[in-house]
Amino acid sequence: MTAVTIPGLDKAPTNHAGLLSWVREVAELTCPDEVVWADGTDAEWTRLTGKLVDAGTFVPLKKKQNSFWAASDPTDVARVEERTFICSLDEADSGPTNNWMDPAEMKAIMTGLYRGSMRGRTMYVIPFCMGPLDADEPMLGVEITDSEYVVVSMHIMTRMGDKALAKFGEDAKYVKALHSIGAPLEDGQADVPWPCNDTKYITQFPEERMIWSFGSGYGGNALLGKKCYSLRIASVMARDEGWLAEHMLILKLTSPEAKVYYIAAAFPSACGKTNLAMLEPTIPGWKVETLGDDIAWMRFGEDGRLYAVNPENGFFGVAPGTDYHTNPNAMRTIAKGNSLFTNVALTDDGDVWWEGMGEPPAHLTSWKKQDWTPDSGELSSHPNSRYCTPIDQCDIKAPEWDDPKGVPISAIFFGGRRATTIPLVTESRDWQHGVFMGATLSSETTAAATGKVGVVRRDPMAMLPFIGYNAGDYFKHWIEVGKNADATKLPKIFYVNWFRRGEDKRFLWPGFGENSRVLKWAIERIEGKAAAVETPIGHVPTAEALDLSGLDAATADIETSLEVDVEEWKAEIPLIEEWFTKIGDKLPTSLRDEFEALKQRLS
Ligand code: SAT
Ligand code: MN
Repeated sequence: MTAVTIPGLDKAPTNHAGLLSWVREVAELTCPDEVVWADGTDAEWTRLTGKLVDAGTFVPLKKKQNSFWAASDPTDVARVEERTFICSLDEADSGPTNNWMDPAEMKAIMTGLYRGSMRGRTMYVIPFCMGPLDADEPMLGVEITDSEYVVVSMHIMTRMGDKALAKFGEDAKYVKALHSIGAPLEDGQADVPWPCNDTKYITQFPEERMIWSFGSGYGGNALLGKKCYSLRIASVMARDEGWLAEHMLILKLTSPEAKVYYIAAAFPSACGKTNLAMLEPTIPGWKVETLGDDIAWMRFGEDGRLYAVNPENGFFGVAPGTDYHTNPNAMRTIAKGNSLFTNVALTDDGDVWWEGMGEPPAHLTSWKKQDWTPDSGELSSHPNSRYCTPIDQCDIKAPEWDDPKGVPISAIFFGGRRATTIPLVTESRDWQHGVFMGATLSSETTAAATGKVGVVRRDPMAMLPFIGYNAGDYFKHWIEVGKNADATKLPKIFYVNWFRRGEDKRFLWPGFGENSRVLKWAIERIEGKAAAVETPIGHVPTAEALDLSGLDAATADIETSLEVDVEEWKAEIPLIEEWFTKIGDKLPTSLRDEFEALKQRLS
């Protein structure tokens, strides 16, 4: 058989035999015009952003240096959960919360889709590393993609290019991540600004540590280092190796006495993780610094404590609602430039705008690329529009954010968006009870995924769309992590809800910077200093136990936000029952025990 010649295929900057043969195999299948190895240099950024401007995908922003505006195809705007598959060898390892298909069957379908899918385009090979490059065992991956938008986004979101490739020893293990937008160009066919395909698949092959994505160019569907690798595949690695890969922000909290605490917090997509990660405390003397806003990998250190690392290198934050009041640190970070904005509105003077920024300008170009005025009667920006910006230029990044050792976690917060039932904050009785809280976490759906917004669904550990294996086994893993650890060194687990509403539907808790008051209470609980009431659902503060000094909110509202309403909780019981029934046989008995104990305490 004669090898096909594709320009660039022989220009590989590595001798890694496995990688070379995989790249050749993919190129021969997808038939690109050319193969380019991404090097991660500024020159590459300039070349590719220029190419994207020429293609009409990017508009350079006059008001933000080295930054670009993009509008996606209106059908390609969020993660596609119903098209996301965990193709484990055994269906039982995928479990009740994931879509499953036999891996051989899926490979046959997707191989058909990939055949010739890069025709007329460039195939980029992106070596990347999730987490610090100088880790003992750097967590490597290679994404093959036919999207320049993906390459430049990976420049921000990951450590990539030559510096990652340098970590590929002869038998280095890495995650294979194949991505095609699925929009081949025939000779002479004109391109569109956001090529994609109506048929979409986001597939994980957990045993092979492999990802195949087809048809979408947006967010977590296409930036495969993010949810696909760092959560779905990494959660399987973590199960096998005794650690945790979680959908959590990491923040550093310093008290007025200069004591340092690290907190990890899990919330579903678009529930304010980035805002909490960059919070500006309203209580004097407290300081927050950021280590990550979306994903935490937590491993036990030699001292028996749980240490967290953020695998990412950038923030991919929800734009609408972000402004100098809600998240000044995010605004300052993007103001420095070097950022990408997708599906927000473009101002006439070459800046970005979105809902939540205050008074709208008289005229904008909407994310649909239409003229927009305040009277248009529709949103200028898609609710899941995003900014993509480097962590390194965030003023309040903790200096240790890139430390391969990670940071020791004192508290884990689980949170959801619930109008009723769930108090502002509840401390779990112990680790197992905390796992029960996480396993039964619920939230109203948001725009981060396609589908109906505002429906309450169970979202265990905020990981529902991201658990790479059976959810029952995932709960068992969480329980075992606690059993194998020194209980005195484990983080304490809290359940928060910033989104509880009063009878007239207004929010009871002001949120944002005021959430520092809840962080302070949690830390004081850890220090054994703050009071709490033992309730059927866990330890809840009274309004007096929270530091409310200088808070401009009605005490009655705060009290209502803290209420444990037994009737509301009794209504929650059948919902938890339904959820546990769905989990089925693999539900750990310890969680069933926790549930029975909760019912007892409520009766
Ligand atoms: O599109 S992403 O999955 O990267 C963002 C999110 O849903 O949190
Ligand atoms: Mn997320």
